[in-house]
Amino acid sequence: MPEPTNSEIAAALDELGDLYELDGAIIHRIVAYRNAAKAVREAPTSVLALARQGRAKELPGIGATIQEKVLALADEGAIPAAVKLKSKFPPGLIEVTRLPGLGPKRARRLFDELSVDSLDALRAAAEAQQIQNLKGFGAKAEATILAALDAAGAGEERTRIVLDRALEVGEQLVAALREHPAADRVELAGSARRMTDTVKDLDVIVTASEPLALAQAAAELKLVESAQKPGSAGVRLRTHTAIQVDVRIVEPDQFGNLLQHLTGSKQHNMALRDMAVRKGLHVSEYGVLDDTTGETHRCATEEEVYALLGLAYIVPELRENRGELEAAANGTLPDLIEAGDLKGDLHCHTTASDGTASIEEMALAARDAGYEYLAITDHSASMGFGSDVSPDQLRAQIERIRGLEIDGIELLAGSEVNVLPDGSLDYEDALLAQLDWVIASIHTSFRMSSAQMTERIVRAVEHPLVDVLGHPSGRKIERRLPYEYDIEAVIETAARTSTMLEINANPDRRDVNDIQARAAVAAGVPLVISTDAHRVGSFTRVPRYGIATARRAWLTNDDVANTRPWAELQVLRGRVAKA
Ligand code: DGT
Ligand code: CA
Ligand code: CA
Ligand code: ZN
Repeated sequence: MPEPTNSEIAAALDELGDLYELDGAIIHRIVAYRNAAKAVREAPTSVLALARQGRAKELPGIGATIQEKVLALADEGAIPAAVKLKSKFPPGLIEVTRLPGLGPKRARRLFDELSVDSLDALRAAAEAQQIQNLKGFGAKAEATILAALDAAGAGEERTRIVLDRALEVGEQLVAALREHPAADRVELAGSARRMTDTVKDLDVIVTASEPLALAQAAAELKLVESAQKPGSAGVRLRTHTAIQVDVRIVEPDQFGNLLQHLTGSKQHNMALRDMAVRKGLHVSEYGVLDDTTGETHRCATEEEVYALLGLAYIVPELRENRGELEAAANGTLPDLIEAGDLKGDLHCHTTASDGTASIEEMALAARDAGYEYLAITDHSASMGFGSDVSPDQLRAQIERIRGLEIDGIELLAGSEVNVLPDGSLDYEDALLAQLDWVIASIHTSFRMSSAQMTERIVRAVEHPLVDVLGHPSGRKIERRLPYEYDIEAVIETAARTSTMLEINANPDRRDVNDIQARAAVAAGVPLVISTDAHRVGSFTRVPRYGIATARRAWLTNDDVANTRPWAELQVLRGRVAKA
């Protein structure tokens, strides 16, 4: 067997966790393997190479036992514990555990109670309507299983990579290539440069004094798991984090053409090409051809490409064919918000709920990241984290925050209040009225009809003490779809009640998304870009993703409430007007 890659090791550890769960092992053991799998999947360098040096233990969640299992996987082709467990169950049952929405625990119950030992047996049981009568399953679960079986049969869609994971590797790769003596210009292109929510792969454009030497060096970087044959035009790589990277090497005088072409989007390029044709020009990755003279203009910069077409430079985040070409022609491109324009953060958690740091630690971290004010917004009473903030605890927390003096940052007392299924909030109004800042968020009961969910959200937005609706759609990118609701009705209500909408900057959320944020601003609703920080590192790592969503939504500083000092921001909120 060839040496296992990080993805293969992670899959083996995940499988071992599943097998232990099928076997009814204690939860700690199961979680340990899942955590280890995650650490391996995210490791930037070869975990097997680390294990061979006895250093895989340095990764979070990996100890001597798991390191041994990694070595066994490489040397014996399998983890002995997994082989032993597998022999206890029918092979088809493992596949059943992997069906989206099932998992080992439910698969085990289907096996014990209905003798489901394969995907075929599962389909037969579902079609015979045997599953809906099982306790804890029901008719909806049965329909979900059938849908999942159909989707799996239709050839599962490959998941895309969430932007922060891709950029972490992509930016390291770009930095490493820039250090190479043969490298001149090195830039990310493609969807990562446009800062989309997810990417399929990374595209890197390079100019080099010795192209072949640079391609070879790229193939040998520590981040690289495998590479196709390097050539003077570039090389295709796969990183240890299982991301494909296309490195393209180009002549300096065509750098602008290729960078523009490979930054995309495809829709932007197609519209650009149409616009050019009307001017007698032909745009390609090699240059801009003038049909009348037959001359091809090669462009060292993207600015030249756009200028040849009579356009102002368009930043990558706007290149989605959403009106940017017309605006660039008319000189009406927006003056977009930029990194560093946020003056305060209005959503963070501490150890009072599910955060990992104290109020003081969060405040200092926010200050050091350049913020002037910070609202502490722990989860409200009914969140169900076990350490949620009861009304009395919130009263005490408000007192503490009012009593704290921290140099260089103003602290605000807030809460992320749960919106209950009927749209009411889980603190009394008298308590909410004592807070400087109230976020209303949905964290439970996602499965409602669109009409019910809309009514629930609208009621929360209409509440006179709510300042902002937190992560309005509830999506987790690539993991959980947004719940169904009518965003237009929510925007209309927010406009009417002077309530703001959050752009939750967490790269797994980016919620509201770019299109919704643009619609909100068009309706006169201010946005708030928030970190939703649960740890101190978030204040430096997370804001860029919220800024990126805002830029993709064409937002200027005026559209984003927390670009203002706290005193000015308050004028924007509807509390006074609404109450
Ligand atoms: P993704 O799917 O996250 O990798 O998204 P992109 O935009 O990075 O797409 P990718 O890597 O397939 O291609 C990079 C760029 O190359 C794309 O943004 C625009 C350009 N491109 C690719 N295919 C076409 C095409 O068929 N027509 C045009 N005009 N441009 C294309
Ligand atoms: Ca790409
Ligand atoms: Ca590509
Ligand atoms: Zn939340």
